[in-house]
Amino acid sequence: MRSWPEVSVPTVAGNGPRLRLYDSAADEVRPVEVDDRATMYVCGITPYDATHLGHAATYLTFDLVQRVLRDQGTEVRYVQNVTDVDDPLIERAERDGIRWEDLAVRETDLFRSDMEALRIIPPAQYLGAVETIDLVVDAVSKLLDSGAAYRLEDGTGDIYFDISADERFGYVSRYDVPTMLAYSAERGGDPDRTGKRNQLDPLLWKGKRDGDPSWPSAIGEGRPGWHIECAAIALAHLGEQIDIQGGGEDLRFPHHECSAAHAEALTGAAPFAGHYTHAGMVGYQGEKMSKSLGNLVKVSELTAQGVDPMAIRLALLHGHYREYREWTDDYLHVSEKTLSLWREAVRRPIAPSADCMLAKVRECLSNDLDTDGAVAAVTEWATAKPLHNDSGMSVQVVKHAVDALLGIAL
Ligand code: 5CA
Ligand code: ZN
Repeated sequence: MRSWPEVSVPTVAGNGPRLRLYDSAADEVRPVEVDDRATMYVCGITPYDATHLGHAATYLTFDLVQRVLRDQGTEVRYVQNVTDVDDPLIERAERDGIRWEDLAVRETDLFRSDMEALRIIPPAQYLGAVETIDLVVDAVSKLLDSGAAYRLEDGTGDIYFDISADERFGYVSRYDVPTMLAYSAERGGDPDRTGKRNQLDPLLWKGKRDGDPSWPSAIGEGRPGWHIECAAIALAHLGEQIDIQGGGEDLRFPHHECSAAHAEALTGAAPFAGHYTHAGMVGYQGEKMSKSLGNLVKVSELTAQGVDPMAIRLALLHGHYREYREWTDDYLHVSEKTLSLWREAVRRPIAPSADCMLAKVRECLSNDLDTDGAVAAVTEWATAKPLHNDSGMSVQVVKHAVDALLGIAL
């Protein structure tokens, strides 16, 4: 599947400090142990409704991760999927009387243009579930052969993963069993289905049902389960072990736990990811912004109203990425003012030195993405007395640093 256009990232003199990032498996902020190369897999959208600010905040988080890694001299190989066949997408298409394929194409197109407007660095490979069916079939076949997967004996053709095949199961989320059971029921799992070996066993392959999309295959006609899609894509395109597995907090369990378990059962290499990092939820009107609740603020609606995408980006940098953040229009108004302040400051004929600002922005971002600290450092520069006579140089450094590290074009 086509990705969105490349974003130019200027080079800034010197190198930033090594990135330290929260890892849910270690439950601590720790260095990302990479040198000149890193691999990152960030879970993509299920394209049944336009990009809302929650999605945008999550992709922005991993865009910053990539920018900090690049600034420390690390080249990032980045892959993302699109869950372009799944229950919520099929249900929405049915409700709206359109083909699920058309809905997926329409919403993925909108997502791409939103990402482009927000200057999010695109993945090198952007892959839809429907174009990676073969990878999933191959992975499920291997899991069946090794005994890590089993077929339900109810004639449905459904195949499940046996979580006991990965002795580490539970290490990604660190949740206890009651919490895992509750999240499984809430987030697409089926803990109460009869015939499973363990209530937490996730679906790998859904046998053909009437009216449902399906593909003929060596493991029977059907369609992929959710977690195996991401495991199969990441293994095929990034290798047996990756440096960063990213997504929103609601993917911590069951999705990333199960994807890691699938990958580890397939390869024997553990841990699947060096860091499991999750962005907190963005809320609106008191609840998590979600397609199913309908309490959405969409990126495309804001830009259609004439809002500068850079102001949206700056507003989404407000607060810490791991926290629950409640969106209000005030953030946007404050960000519009901040952006004007920064833009005026880089047009000043005399400007203060940029050295201190650059060091502070680097220091803050490499410390588990302290965006508030980084934004404050730029504002401090923009409001400082312009004493320096080397203004052309410092303005250029600020523009490049704000562009390269925060992704904001001034
Ligand atoms: N296709 C799967 C991942 S393989 C999926 O979760 N799709 S999604 O469209 O539901 O979500 C896409 C990404 O946006 C996920 O990382 C999810 O955690 C994140 N996300 C969804 N809602 C919010 C929100 N309100 N705040 C922050 N991130 C969110
Ligand atoms: Zn995923």
